[in-house]
This record gives sequence, structure tokens and C-alpha cells, in this order.
Amino acid sequence: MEGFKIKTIIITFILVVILSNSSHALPVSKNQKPIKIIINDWSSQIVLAKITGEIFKTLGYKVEYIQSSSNDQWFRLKSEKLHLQVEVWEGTMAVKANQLLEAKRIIDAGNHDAKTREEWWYPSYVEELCPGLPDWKALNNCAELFATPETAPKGLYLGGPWEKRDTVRIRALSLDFKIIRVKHGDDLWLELEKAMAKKQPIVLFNWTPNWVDARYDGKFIEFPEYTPACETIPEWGKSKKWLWDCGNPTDGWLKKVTSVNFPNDWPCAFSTLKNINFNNEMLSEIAAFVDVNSLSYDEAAKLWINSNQKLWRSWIPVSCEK
Ligand code: TMO
Repeated sequence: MEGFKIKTIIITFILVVILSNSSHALPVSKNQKPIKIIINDWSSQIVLAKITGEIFKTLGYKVEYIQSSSNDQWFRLKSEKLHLQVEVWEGTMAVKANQLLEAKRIIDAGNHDAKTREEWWYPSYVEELCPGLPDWKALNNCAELFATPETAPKGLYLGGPWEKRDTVRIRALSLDFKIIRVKHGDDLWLELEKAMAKKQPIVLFNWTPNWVDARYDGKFIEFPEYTPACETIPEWGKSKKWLWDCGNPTDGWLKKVTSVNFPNDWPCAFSTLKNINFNNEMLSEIAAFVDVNSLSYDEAAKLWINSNQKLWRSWIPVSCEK
């Protein structure tokens, strides 16, 4: 009797070990070299990078998050030091991305549904102070309104800590404005709130999708419409001498790119990545988790993962499911 009992316990124990192993162990066939995912410095990108990493982990891959500026990332991607960028913005990164894609030094993992725009922006009340906005030609009539002690008599344009074409555009369109860049992206919103509290004129860098979309009423400046000729042919547009006498694309793409060996090294991560797809509302939401609701980036990613199980599991090809 005793012997039988012990045997049953042992068999049950073995079964539990086997069963729990088969459902939790990492598949031995998966490459355990970590996938190095780029972390930049604006909220939607950081949260999306972490969401993507969490999805890869459920496939049995190892993941590392590596901080890089959007300028430095290109060299590190093409030299396989970093492996994935989840948000390439057409407005300001297309030139570099397209060069590397054409040279086959990075790989296109497809576009998100989101349509993007990065441009000079102002809160709605500024329109009453500077009639004619959002047309860019109104800017010079009120440049002094936007002046600060550092920029007077020129107007202040508050830029982000990213390399954009603002300096060349100010020159090409003869704008009476001077750019000052904040050190951290979040400082843009601190300055915006300060100006809004006193209804002071302000024009600053903003983009969509961003959490700002849902929170503040405002508009982008309408510069001459973007066309590739504007960045390649000096004679094009208002200035016959300078490039960039136009705005950024108003309907830009948002792309995922990887290092060249990514599809071979982590095939199921790559086929899942191609299906990962965020639209404008989804990106605004994950940015707001951080910038409005004060969650950490990790908490925001976890919250999204927990509340969108069905959607992200549908991105995993059946042949890659565990
Ligand atoms: C790339 N960014 C959204 C900061 O313009």
C-alpha cells in the first residue's frame, strides 16, 4: 500500500515536471544571441521598442534595449551592433534610411499604418495674435511677437534635440526667426505649458502621432508643400539658391528597419515584426501612458501588452507559435 502511494507521488511529480517543462521551457532551436533593440528619446518610440521586445521574448528570443540617438543609430545598424529600429520617420529620417536601404545595408520590415508629420506648430490662441496663420508667410509679419531677449528682434522657434532642417529652412525662406533647441524632448512641453498659461505667442517643434494630439488644440505651420525636388534642386521653389524652401511631408510614412542579418538570425522575430502595425491612435495612446499618466516606459509597455493580447498574438505567424 505504502509503496504504491510513493510510486504514485513519484509518477505524478515526474509528470508535472515534464508537462510544466513542455509549456514553459524555451524551444532549444531558438537562437539565444540577444536582439539589440534601439531606444531613442521620445515616448512612443521607447514604449513601442519595449512592446516589440516583450513580444519577441514570448517567442523564446533574448532581447536587449540599447540607447542611441537617431543620428548615431544608422552606423550602428549597418555594422550589426544594433539590430532593430521600430520607428523611422519619413519627415526627418527618410534621406538616411533610403540611402542605406538602396545600398542593402539595412532591411525594410514594412510600414505602420500611422501617417506622420513633424513640423513647426502653435497652440490655437496664437492665430488671433498673428492673423494669417497657419500660412508660413504670416510668420514674418509677427516675428517680433515671438521674440525673446535671446532672439530679439527675431522670433524664437523652439526646436527639439534632434537634427532637423530648420536652420537651412529659415535661411531658404528668409524667415526672421532664430532657432533655439531644448536639451530634452520633454522640455518642449514644459515651455508650451508655460506659454499657454499666460497665452503668450509660441511656435515650437511638434509631431503627430503624439500624446499632444489629444490634449492640446493647435495647428502646424503650412510651409510650401514638400516635394523631393525641394531637397535636391536649389532652383526649385521660392529660393533659387538654397534647398529646403519647403515644409516636411504632411502625410509621411513610419517604417520598421533591421540590420541585414536579422531575418537569418531571428526568423520568427522578423516575420512577426513585419506584422507589427500601429496606427495614429495606438501611438498617441502609448505616448500618453507616459507623458500624461506618468507611467514608466516599462509599465506602459506592460499595460499595452496585457490589454491587447488578442491583437499582438495575431501578429505571430502560426508556424512560430510555441
Ligand atoms: C522623430 N520625432 C518624432 C521626435 O520627430
